[in-house]
Amino acid sequence: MSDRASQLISDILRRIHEVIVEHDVTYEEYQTAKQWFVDVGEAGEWPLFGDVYIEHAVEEQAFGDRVGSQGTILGPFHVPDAPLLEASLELPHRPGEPGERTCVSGRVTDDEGKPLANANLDIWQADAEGRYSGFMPGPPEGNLRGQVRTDAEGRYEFITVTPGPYTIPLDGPTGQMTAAAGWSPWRPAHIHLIVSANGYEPLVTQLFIDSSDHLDNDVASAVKPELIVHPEPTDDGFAFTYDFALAPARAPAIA
Ligand code: MBD
Ligand code: FE
Repeated sequence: MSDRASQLISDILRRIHEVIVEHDVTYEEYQTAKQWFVDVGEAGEWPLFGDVYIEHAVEEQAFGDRVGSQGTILGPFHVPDAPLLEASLELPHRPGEPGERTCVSGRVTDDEGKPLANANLDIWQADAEGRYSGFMPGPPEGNLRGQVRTDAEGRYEFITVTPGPYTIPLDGPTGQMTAAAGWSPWRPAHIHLIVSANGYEPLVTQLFIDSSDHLDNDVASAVKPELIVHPEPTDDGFAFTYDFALAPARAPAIA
């Protein structure tokens, strides 16, 4: 076993043991906790639990010092290889997709403002009812997932609908733990993006809709003020702009 693994595992266990001593944890509580671990596995909720309650600390630790735009957590609902959007630049959606039609546009630059041509934006979001395609009943596979590239001036644009807030499943073990702790199970409405370009550190981020509830009480602790956007009404819906500045790649890019 590596020194690193040995140190991390020892420290995690020591801190659990400390909680048991500090709070005089009983056998009954230990058995309840053990059953809860089993339930999380059986419900397939470890990715959800990890990304809701742990990932934000990893993201802050890994990227707290990044230059350019802020990132935030990836979460459990990314699906790779979403289609590159056609000329209409609309994320795939159902006929009559509920929610306000929303145009998102802006530029991708380096951290000094130099436009990045052919940068990729991988976009995914919940529908107006807070459901992610491929993970929840309702939206068909691939709904509201797509990719766009920047033009020669680093500009991008795509059209979507404003997502609704998301609640973690209330009847699953993660939701039950959340209720037992007396916390809100909600995430504010958000659009996920991974912005990437050759030679730059990929930016895993989310844009939060300013009119959404739960902005100051995200169950996943992933809101940053720099990531809140302000859609404005237009002739046929809403629009907002957001510019992304990418940090240089941390490790040399693999050719
Ligand atoms: C989400 O929609 C999400 O983005 C994260 C990070 C965790 C749970 C649900
Ligand atoms: Fe999400």
